[in-house]
Amino acid sequence: MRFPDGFQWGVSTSSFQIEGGADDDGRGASIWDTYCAAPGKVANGDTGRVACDHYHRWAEDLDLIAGLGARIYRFSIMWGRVLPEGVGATNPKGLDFYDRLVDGMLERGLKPWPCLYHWDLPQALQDRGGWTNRDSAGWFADYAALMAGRLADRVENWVTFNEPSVSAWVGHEEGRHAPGLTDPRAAARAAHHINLSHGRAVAVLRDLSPGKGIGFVLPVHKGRTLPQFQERDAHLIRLYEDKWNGVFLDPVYKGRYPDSVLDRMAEHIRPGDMEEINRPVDFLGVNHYFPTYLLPSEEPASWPFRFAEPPKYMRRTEMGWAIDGDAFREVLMILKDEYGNPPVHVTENGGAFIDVAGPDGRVDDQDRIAYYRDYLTGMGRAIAAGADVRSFMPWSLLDNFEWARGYAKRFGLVHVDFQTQKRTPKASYRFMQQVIANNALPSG
Ligand code: IFM
Repeated sequence: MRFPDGFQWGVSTSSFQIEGGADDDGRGASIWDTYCAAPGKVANGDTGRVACDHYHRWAEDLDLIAGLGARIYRFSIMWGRVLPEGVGATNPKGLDFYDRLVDGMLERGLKPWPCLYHWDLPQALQDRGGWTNRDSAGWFADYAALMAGRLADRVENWVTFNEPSVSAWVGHEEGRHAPGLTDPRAAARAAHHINLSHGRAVAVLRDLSPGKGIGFVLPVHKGRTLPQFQERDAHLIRLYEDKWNGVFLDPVYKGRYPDSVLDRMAEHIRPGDMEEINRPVDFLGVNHYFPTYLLPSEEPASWPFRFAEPPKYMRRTEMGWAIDGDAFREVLMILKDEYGNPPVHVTENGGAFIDVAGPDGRVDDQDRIAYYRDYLTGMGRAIAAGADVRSFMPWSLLDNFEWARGYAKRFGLVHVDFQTQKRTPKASYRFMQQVIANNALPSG
């Protein structure tokens, strides 16, 4: 399978998951520092204080990206590193770090795609209500202006938010991520304010960073039924997709929330909000990993569906996620058919597997290679059917801090020994090198 001429290849990471340097140069605390410090929240009591020590080893990591042949680097900026209190006084050393990083990318021929928010809200802002506070839209717009003032001359594309759905629903309703709330009403409020913050930032970036692309990144989901699912429950698939996809896609692309969720969102909307959110963007970043199997909720619950185990016959990653490259194809086709075929960049895709290093230290991660074959095939089919997909960025460059699962779940193309910080490219890194060099899937 060949990919279209001009198709681009990149790689993605995020600040809290790799940077470490928690005590360096005046970095402020984030909600994930707080969440990690709370007993029992993160596996093994892991934290992001050192992570991959990328704050000090960034040059080596950029060399690994360049060595892969990737040309786009989507990374994220830790808000509290540049604004320790989230607003007000800036941290010059934090800003200098991102300056160096971006210059390092340009020196290696990499196109910088900074993401302004990959879940590490400054704790000082959480203390003021975080995303449930409507003022968050103003805080975020000011932060976007700061970063545009600093980096606009060198970035290629801006990403406002990574996976706002996870921040809102997992962080505020399920409580499995920082800030760890379990309040459905607060979650809907946070979702709306994140959307509003996105819209405000689009306006700021258009103004201060003319000619640069602007988009946001969503994990676009596909709901699936199980044999025990009744015909009368079919609408739950739509509701699930409206909650996870529509709440974030529809305001941007259609100027409204899906009807099925309007009763939950309406109380948070003020006049003019939907127009602000509805500002045109240049691309959609799509993260995709697995199809979601659903069953009706058994007990009274905030939503009438619940997550179910995938069928036994499905292969799964170490996260327990079903492997299904065809669900990826379906997701890309939904964007084509229901959202006007926007330019899509696949900003994350990959799998966690048990990576055992051989005696020579090499990691022969054939499971991950098989995963990428399956998903790249699904993507290729969608492109052949007309989906406007322009790039692919594996998740992730490095094994890293996998949020509440700590360091046990490894997604990297590059193995990281968290004791020594030694980086060792895995077999999947070599595989991806070949894919990128040939702009095609090698025959397998
Ligand atoms: O590690 C995360 C990333 O931060 C956001 N998308 C999903 C990845 C794997 O869980």
